[in-house]
Amino acid sequence: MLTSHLYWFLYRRRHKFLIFLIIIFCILFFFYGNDYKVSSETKKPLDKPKIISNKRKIRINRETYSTPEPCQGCPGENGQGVQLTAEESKNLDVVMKKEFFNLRASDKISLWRSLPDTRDQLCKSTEYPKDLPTASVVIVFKNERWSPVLRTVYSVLNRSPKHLLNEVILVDDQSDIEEMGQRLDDYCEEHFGDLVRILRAPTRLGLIKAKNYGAKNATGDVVVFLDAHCEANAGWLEPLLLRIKEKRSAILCPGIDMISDQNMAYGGTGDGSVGGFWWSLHFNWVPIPGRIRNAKKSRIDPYPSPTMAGGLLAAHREYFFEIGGYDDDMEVWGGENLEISFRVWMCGGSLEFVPCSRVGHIFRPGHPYNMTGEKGKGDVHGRNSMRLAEVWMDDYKRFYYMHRHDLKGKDFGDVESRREIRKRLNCHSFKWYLDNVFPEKFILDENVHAYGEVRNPSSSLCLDTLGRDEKGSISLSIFSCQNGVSANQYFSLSKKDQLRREDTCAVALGQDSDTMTVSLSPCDYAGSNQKWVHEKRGSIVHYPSKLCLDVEGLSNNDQVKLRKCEPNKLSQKWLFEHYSTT
Ligand code: LR7
Ligand code: MN
Repeated sequence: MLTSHLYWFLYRRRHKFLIFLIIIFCILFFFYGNDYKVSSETKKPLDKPKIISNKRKIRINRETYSTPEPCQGCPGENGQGVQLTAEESKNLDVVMKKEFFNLRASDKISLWRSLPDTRDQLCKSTEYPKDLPTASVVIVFKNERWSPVLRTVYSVLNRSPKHLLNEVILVDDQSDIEEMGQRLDDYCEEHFGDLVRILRAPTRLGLIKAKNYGAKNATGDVVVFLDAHCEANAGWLEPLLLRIKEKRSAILCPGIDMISDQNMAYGGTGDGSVGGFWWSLHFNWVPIPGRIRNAKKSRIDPYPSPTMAGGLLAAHREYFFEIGGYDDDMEVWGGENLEISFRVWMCGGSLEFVPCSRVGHIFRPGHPYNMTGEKGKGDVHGRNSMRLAEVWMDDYKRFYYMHRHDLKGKDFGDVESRREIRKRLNCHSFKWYLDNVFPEKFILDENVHAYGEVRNPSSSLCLDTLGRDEKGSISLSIFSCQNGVSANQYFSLSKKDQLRREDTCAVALGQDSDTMTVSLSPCDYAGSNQKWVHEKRGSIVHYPSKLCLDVEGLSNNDQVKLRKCEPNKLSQKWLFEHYSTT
């Protein structure tokens, strides 16, 4: 009875009802039908206010694009960090463990956000010529998430002069994230047209081969690589292109700003450093050497750096391949940054930092993808570094194997084609690189009185770092001697009379005039406190205090002591593994 009435009612007013349905549909579509309607993290629809990017549909195409207005009052604008509500912070640790950055904070920020301009004032007033080489930006990604990837893309498109940007190439290295498949294709097609191209890797390439793959498909004069969680800042592209126009063989890195993994705050970092390396073939930052600082004509000039971090760089595309691109037999992650650094310097080019170009990067404490390669298994960095040491480092590879005794004699694949590059380009030796490009680098067994294990023969205890992270200050300790196989027990007594490691020098600590402890601190900062005197099989005397290194009463893992010198005391006798004759 009731249903037949209802049917009759609807039948008579079917037109009005249809219009009513259409209106409801339009309203729903307006609120939920936009691009960014689901959280990339949960795949569940989110309450509308949480996704700011919903409201903003930015279409960019080659002819018409211009920088959109910032999203007024939206989270994260002007590079601010994002505060999550208690509700949004629930189980955040699960997200952090998986992604290694705060995806929820990122998802709250507009895909296009304003940033503080972190350039030097001088950069802002520099005029760049119109006719610069064109660029292709190559961004490789494996299991990266929607909002940081698209924010990278938008930042590039909106902050690059359109006549200089040929394209953005996204190389998907077989990501397992659903939203980065068809949905990304559709989104890019709709919003960017042919400005953004997506290449799907046929197999898992690893970032090194993926970068080669992207660059081979690029059409610009210059290839610019970025990680998939960056934000290019104001005027970032022109200074890179200008320098390549001046010098085709310069490989250039922008200044790298920090995007916080905790709350996505964007912060400038200044230009106090250049790239260095540890002999274990990991990258590090070192203070700009005085010779480089003094050679700068202006504080915004590009300046040389011995190495680069790896992810963010611009190179003339043809030149990049002339000097060998990246090593296509390196797997997944690691080593390629030092390899290209040594190579470009040794083969006649240069590596330079460009202070006027600023790009932010999210520094993550881990990787959202597996680090296992087919050949390097769980140690891809180890195998990749072996390849670079074998091709580029000549005898100095001994220091790498000192850190990695376990790799001696292990298979590192075929490096013939890489060695041929070195021959074809008639490249310099690694010694030339150390002497000319990085004379500050301490060479553990050159210009030293003695080096190697430092043993107290009566106890068979040796000086040891205990494997502590040597970036800051650590205590100088002792441990049973490992007969020269532990890099933690390798010390040098330099011709400057420093008792030292690669970057740190032994200094005495404490007020007591009879006993002091010893720590390893950055070299040169403490002046004469770093001076030590030693004779073979004799004492090691801390020169300013006239106290002697002593192991009396100490055992494994203790910090070594300085005590009053006693000429015949066995616990004060020391023997280095090697003494130099020169
Ligand atoms: O198998 C993979 N396939 C990929 O496509 C593994 C990674 N990738 C992608 C990944 O999604 C990302 O977009 O490659 C890019 C770099 O990987 P990250 O971001 O996990 O690397 P990272 O930032 O920890 O590593 C730095 O060192 C690497 C060594 O191989 C690369 O050179 C990275 O590009 C490099 N990143 C930077 O230098 C950014 C600035 C850091 C500073 C200072
Ligand atoms: Mn990265």
